[in-house]
Amino acid sequence: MWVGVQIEESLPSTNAFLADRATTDGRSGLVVIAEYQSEGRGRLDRSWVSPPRAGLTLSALVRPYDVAASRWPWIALAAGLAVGAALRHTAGVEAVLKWPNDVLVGERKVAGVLVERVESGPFPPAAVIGIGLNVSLGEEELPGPQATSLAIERASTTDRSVLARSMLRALENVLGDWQRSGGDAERGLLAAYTQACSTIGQRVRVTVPGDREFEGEAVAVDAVGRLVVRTAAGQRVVGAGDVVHVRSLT
Ligand code: BT5
Repeated sequence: MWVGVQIEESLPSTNAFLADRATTDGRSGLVVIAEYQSEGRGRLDRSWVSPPRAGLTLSALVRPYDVAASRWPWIALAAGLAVGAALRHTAGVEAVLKWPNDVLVGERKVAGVLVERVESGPFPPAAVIGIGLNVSLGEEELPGPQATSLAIERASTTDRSVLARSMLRALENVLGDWQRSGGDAERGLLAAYTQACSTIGQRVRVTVPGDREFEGEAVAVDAVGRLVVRTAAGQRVVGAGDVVHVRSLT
């Protein structure tokens, strides 16, 4: 699936780099890793910050042209699932997912995922999958107490090459299966995601676009990757938004 891994000393953003590259190189499977990002991007115009060489900031470009665009939101959830699996297998860290795709240890964020769809000129549309993973950052290097790193969590490895290979292998497995199923998450991905997602079963506060907020119990993820929340006023389905785990109900 991957056609080569390019390593750069410094980039504004690995996602921006591949989004740009997508218009001149029609291949699927490009991967870039930056030792440092000066303008790392999060979702909704937020940023991802990490000191040089202390984390893994990686983007991978795929062109799943045989999967309907309506199913592409699953790419982001699949990527979170792959990162969590790689951390469990390779670093021995019990990582779970906060919907949609934050990777947590306990309640602290160790990795974030940003997937962007790119209309790439003469070529089929692409999805750029960006992953930021905190590897060797100490407490004082983290952006806040809600974040953590593999070193803090006493991972069995903090070797970034080993971790990068493991994440790419996991991504290839999860995305490959999803693509072979025609993007139908109900043929495996939804069940695997549900199992790894610690949001389900929790009391959550959800902020949806427009800064509106509500609370309820997260009960499921549906076939198109949306979070289903039971509230006092009935069931709500969230396609895009931010979730805070208020407290575990179990
Ligand atoms: C994300 O956004 O978590 C997606 C982050 C994706 C970063 C990768 S790095 C490679 C690729 N190239 C890019 O330019 N981006 C991708 P979001 O859910 O919006 O979370 C952003 C929020 O996480 C920020 O507002 C901070 O509160 C927090 N944050 C920033 N840096 C962090 C870090 N190193 N560890 C934990 N939390 C962080």
